[in-house]
Amino acid sequence: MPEEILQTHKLLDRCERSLAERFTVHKLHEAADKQALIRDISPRIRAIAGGNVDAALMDKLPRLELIANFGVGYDSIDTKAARERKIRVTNTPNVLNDAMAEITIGLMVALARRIPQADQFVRQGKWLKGSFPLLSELNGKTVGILGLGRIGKEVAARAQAMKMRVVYHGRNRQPNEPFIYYDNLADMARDADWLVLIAPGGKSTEKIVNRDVLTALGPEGFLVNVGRGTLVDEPVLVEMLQSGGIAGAALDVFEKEPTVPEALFALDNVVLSPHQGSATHQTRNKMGDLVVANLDAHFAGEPLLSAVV
Ligand code: NAP
Ligand code: 8YV
Repeated sequence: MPEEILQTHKLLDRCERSLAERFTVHKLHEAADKQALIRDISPRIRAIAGGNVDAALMDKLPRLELIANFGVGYDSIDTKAARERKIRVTNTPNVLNDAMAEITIGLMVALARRIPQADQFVRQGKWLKGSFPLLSELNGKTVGILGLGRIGKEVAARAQAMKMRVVYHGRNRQPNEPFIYYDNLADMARDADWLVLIAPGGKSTEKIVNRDVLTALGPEGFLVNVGRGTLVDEPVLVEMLQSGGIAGAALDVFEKEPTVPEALFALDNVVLSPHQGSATHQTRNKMGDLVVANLDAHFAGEPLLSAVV
């Protein structure tokens, strides 16, 4: 008999097919009565594919051994509760670094040169009546990266290719990296023309980009958030974008996705993106493959490929 697993949200078709070839998959997100499904299958579930797993769900699955998250960020999983219950957790690191770095640079260029707005300018016939305004470039500017991790380093490499100066902030200095380290985020923001956020979400980074940091970034500074919406004090960000407290923002992530503060829709100094940093066929397939490979390894009694707990 195949093992039975619980899937907590929609996954790629290819990933779902791979799971179905190996396991009996119960789809929580499709269940009309979620509690009834959990009650029915709980004695047999040893693994979850997907995120959004809190302590309460873990407690309903007494045989749960593994949560294989689809995504490198695992802030939707209560890892403390998992550790306490000796449940392993895996994520999907590295396979998305390039896609993420590409969209980060793409958003920076889009914001600096107002590419979405320029597209509208042409489509709406405004070009016939006058020129698009002069804007700014990336080269020669300083980018401060919050989170010089796997993705942050790929962003740094591409920013250097754009002839930018790179500085970074994290909890730790990385002595092997050639970039200037700031142990204080506001100090880094003060030195930066561009502040790029690519740190994890969760309690330890909640609203780390607050009014002080945005004030330090200043009226000439641009914010790019590709990490998590929770990193930023979103109402303060909206206020500062409206008032000119910062020059602009490109946002792939938001506090309460898919809901985006409506005030942003009216702003010309903003580029919005629907949490699509890793959303390419090539990358999402690799992420799905890694989810499946971790499940395979677990049930074969082999070491997990990318465990975080
Ligand atoms: P990573 O390799 O673990 O890097 C995370 C970086 O954040 C590290 O350099 C770490 O440095 C820093 N950091 C962690 N906690 C911090 C704190 N409390 N204060 C300051 N810095 C902190 O992770 P990654 O693979 O690059 O991924 C980073 C994040 O990107 C993910 O967790 C996810 O939230 C986000 N992401 C978003 C998308 C998207 O679609 N938009 C896609 C993929 C990933 P220190 O340890 O020195 O603090
Ligand atoms: C999402 C991400 O996981 O990896 C992450 O942390 O934020 C993304 O890759 C992806 O959008 C799936 O929901």
